[in-house]
Amino acid sequence: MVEIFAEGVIKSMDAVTQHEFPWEKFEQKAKNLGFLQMGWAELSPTDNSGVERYRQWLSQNHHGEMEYLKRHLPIKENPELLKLGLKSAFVFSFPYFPHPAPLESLADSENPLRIALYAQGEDYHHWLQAKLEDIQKDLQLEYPGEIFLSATDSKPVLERDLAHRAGLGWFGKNTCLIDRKHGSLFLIGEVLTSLELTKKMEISADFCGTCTRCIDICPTEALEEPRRLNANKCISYLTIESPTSPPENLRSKMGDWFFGCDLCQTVCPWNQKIFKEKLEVLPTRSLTLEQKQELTEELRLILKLSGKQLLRKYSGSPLSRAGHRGLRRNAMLVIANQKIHGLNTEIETWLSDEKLGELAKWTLAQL
Ligand code: B12
Ligand code: SF4
Ligand code: SF4
Repeated sequence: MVEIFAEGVIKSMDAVTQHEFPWEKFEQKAKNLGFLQMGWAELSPTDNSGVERYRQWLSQNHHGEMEYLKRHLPIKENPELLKLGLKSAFVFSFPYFPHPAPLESLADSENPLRIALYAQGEDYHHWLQAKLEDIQKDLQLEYPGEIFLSATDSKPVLERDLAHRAGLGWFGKNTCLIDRKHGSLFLIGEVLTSLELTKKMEISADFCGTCTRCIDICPTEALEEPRRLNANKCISYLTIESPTSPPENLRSKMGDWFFGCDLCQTVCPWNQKIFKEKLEVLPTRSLTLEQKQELTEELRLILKLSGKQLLRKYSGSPLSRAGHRGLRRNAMLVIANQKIHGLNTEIETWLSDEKLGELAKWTLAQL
């Protein structure tokens, strides 16, 4: 059988079904690269309840304006549509606290802005992808006739669902995948393959018990039920993915988060146990006079730099994903919620902006 890759490469697919995969060798390789865990999962399991839950989530419009998630539904339902002959995924977890590729300028110790932990360094779509490609290369050498394709948040697959079925953790009530030994401050990556594997993975039990700390702390009540997050209300969505300004009723609840949010994870006892007192759980930080001054100057810069300069400042980090308008939007929300005075002139320059004008007016009214 011959299959054609999306890129146009032709690959022979006289499938070699592999039953004796050298797990120890590859687990060691993954460990040497810094991965926490490695497992595997079928791409089209008989029980596809993960996709069913995803379908329901979309139908409730909990994806906000992330339209690509809707477009990906047919492939998530039926990976055969990728036409690559992919059958399984090797799934990996990689910790982001402490950050493995830190950018000093974004670290809490250096930067007065409140930035989610995963974003305080280089973009994982680059550094994690490179590590996955390293494993992909070795897999390809081991099985020259098979297909391997590495990805992290870049292919239409349900990564938490895959990781759960690969035995890497349980779905916490905050929707994050959690492992008893490693907590939840890890990213998920995979190498998709035409190999069909047989090793039985041990699915993690649910260790949330009666705890509801994540639901209780969420300032915007985005966790509407255990394991159901409405992205329209999530600070992470509102400061990273959303192309617009948040609805007025949520703005003052967003605290001082400039990019992303970690509260429902930092409050989690499974992370608290591992990282002890290092995790911050305040919805809004209280600042010394000096910290407030530093924050004011950083926010001034964000409102004053040109779009190009601003994107250059954050190039290579996840912050560039918000775009320059998104970053200015986030700056105004922080100004309003931390009651930062002395930036009125900078805010006024945005009053006539088509996208930011209304928020600029609201921000001035809060001060
Ligand atoms: C869209 C998206 C977001 C959205 C929506 C998040 C959400 N919870 O749905 C927003 C922008 C809000 C977001 C925020 C964050 N994200 Co995000 N995001 C994604 C993305 C691209 C898709 C997720 C998705 O499909 N959501 C839709 C829901 C329905 O699916 P789900 O979250 O996977 O939920 C499954 C379970 O909850 C499960 N489920 C629900 N109920 C039940 C009940 C039972 C019994 C069972 C068994 C299962 C179950 O079924 C669902 C479907 O399979 C993935 C990457 C990917 N390609 O998968 C990253 C991803 C989920 N994000 C990630 C991260 C790190 C974050 C943030 C921590 C970043 C930050 N600090 O700001 C926050 C965490 C917020 C949170 N509490 O989820 C990681 C998560 C790693 C982990 N340990 O879980 C991922 C996997 C990216 C990666 N490659 O590592 N994200
Ligand atoms: S990331 Fe923040 S806003 Fe989003 S669900 Fe968790 S606590 Fe709520
Ligand atoms: S805070 Fe509690 S309920 Fe939420 S994910 Fe952690 S253990 Fe589960």
